Amino acid sequence: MKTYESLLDEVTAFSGQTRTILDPATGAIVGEAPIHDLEYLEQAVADAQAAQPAWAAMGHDARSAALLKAADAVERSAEELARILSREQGKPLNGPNARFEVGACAAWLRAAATIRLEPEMIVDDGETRAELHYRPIGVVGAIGPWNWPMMIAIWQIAPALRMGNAVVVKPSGNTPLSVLALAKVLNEELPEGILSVVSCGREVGARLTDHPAIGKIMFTGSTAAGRAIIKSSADTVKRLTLELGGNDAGIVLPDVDPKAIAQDLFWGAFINTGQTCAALKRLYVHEDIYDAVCTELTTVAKAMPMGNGLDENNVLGPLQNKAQYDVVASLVQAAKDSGARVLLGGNPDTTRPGYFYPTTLVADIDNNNPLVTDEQFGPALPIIRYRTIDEAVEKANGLDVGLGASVWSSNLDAAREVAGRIQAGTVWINKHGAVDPRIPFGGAKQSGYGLEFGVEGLKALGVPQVING
Ligand code: TXE
Repeated sequence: MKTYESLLDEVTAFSGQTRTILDPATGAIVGEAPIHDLEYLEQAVADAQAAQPAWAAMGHDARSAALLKAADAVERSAEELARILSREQGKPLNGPNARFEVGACAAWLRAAATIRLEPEMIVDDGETRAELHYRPIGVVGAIGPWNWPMMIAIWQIAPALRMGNAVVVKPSGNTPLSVLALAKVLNEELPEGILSVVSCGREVGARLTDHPAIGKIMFTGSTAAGRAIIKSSADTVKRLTLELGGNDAGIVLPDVDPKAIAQDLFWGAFINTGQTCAALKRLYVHEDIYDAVCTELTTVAKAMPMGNGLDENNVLGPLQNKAQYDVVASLVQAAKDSGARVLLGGNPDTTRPGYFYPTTLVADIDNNNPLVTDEQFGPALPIIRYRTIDEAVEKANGLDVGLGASVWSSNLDAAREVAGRIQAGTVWINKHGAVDPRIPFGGAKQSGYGLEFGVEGLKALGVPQVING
């Protein structure tokens, strides 16, 4: 049975160079993360190549059984994993945060294990018989961010393993301990070499993207890094799934009850203290109910405690790192400088340790303000007034990203009609960001391409092969 200390000891035991990981809530030391070098990465890829054929040969049923056992292992160590995640990432244990994230890891593993993917009969007319199968790719590289480090790693790992691939994971340098700990737990149930983590800097990690032995890169992160990966993977023509940044719009139609939707609007925007790819980042509200929505949202937001993640009362935490804190602070400053009206927050408290930025709501803001046009990725929501649906849709579609979006209305038909006009990979109705392991998820425009989750997500981790005859 692992304890918090023993799990942390296992992942920090390394004789080479290390990097000190600090708790973003307190500045205290969490542990020393290994800095793996290029040689380590090459060995991980070679081990993956060596182990993959036997894993593929086990077949779907045996691999699914191993993934179900891996889900059990995550549940056995859930509290220890949640504590490491909370200390390294900053997110509270409670609320839709660290414990929720570890629970999602088990849920996504189970879904990847149990979703059925049958060969498809494409033509069978007596003359021609053509069947579509999905074969393993080989070795998959998984590159992830720091906001949901465990859950996003599982989104990449689980379908890749299910489809018969081996995986080499490169976590964000900001949150390597969480991913190393998760892999330690998963590896209690997986054959050696099938899953490894290379805790390295960006330059060493970039080797995955042009490595001839890697057949596919699963990437979640910024659009800029996504572009770099497209370029560096070109020579080896890698398959790519790219889940890049977003700046999700929410459109509130005039027929809603502001009080009834305020809590869901809040969590749509502020889940993980706003550090979520598909969070609501621009809220468009019809002028008839604008003031009421602002008032109700402020009431809900005021009641949400922010602080150290290990304190069971908190549901909001710090920004994970100083760079992100500075982004949020400068975008809110730009909004204030423009004369926008701050409903809540807006003044960073510099007296406490940690990268805490107060929950901030900004009203009467111009649609061209940087707090609206740039991805804030933090606890600051701009609320924009609109008059007509056409105007709201045009503004929602006005950016070159389109990951998620939402429409809020008591009339589902009207909401669906508006949803169909929005350029985004997912449009939720009366909720925002509710991902589900059964339902495909991916971006439109420069939010990336390729689908994750569900049967489409499994297909994306296989090579389609037609057997004709
Ligand atoms: O992401 P990066 P960062 C956004 C968010 C945030 C910004 C920067 O707006 O402010 O991105 O965050 C690796 N080849 N999102 O710096 O740079 C890198 O080491 C290979 C949105 O964390 O995209 C890390 O492991 N790998 C996002 C991972 O890519 C490369 C979540 C992400 O780094 C690489 C997080 C390269 N050329 C941040 N360049 C979302 N959609 O959820 C970087 N990496």
